Amino acid sequence: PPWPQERTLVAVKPDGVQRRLVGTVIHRFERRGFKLVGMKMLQAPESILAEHYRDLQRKPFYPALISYMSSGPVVAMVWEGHNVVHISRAMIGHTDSTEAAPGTIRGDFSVHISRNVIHASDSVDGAQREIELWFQSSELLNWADGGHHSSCY
Ligand code: DGI
Repeated sequence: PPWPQERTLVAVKPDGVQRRLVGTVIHRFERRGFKLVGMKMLQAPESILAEHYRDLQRKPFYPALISYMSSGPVVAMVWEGHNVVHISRAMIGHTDSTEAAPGTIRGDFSVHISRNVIHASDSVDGAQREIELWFQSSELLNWADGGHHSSCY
């Protein structure tokens, strides 16, 4: 497309994986028109989680957050598209599930802030930092639509 592209880090958290919501999340991002350029399932190491949530280290819920994020595998993805950082945040909904609007991922699938199913970067700078933290550059693919997507017709 002629308009500028952007990338963001999205992760289905352990509760989302356990509740079989990976496909739903991918479906929503594909439907919106974003392009998947990297994806892996992993048991997140504490080193990545500590860096990922470094700004929250002094919060009272931090130990519980790290233990939750370590409680099972996560599915980390990099999505590309126009304004993908901002739009992803709108798609996942408010951090606190109580405030998350119906139609958002958290608003449809979560009732509590401590089990809120999904992560998405909250700024363009944050997205770049998080993508570099979770992925090697060789794990990100620059693939062409090759005419098999409606936006190319
Ligand atoms: O970017 P977000 O995930 O929407 O929100 P964030 O970066 O402020 O916080 C990261 C995660 O930490 C959030 O998804 C859930 C957890 N968290 C944030 N605030 C609270 C919290 N967990 C509990 N239990 N209580 C909180 O106040």
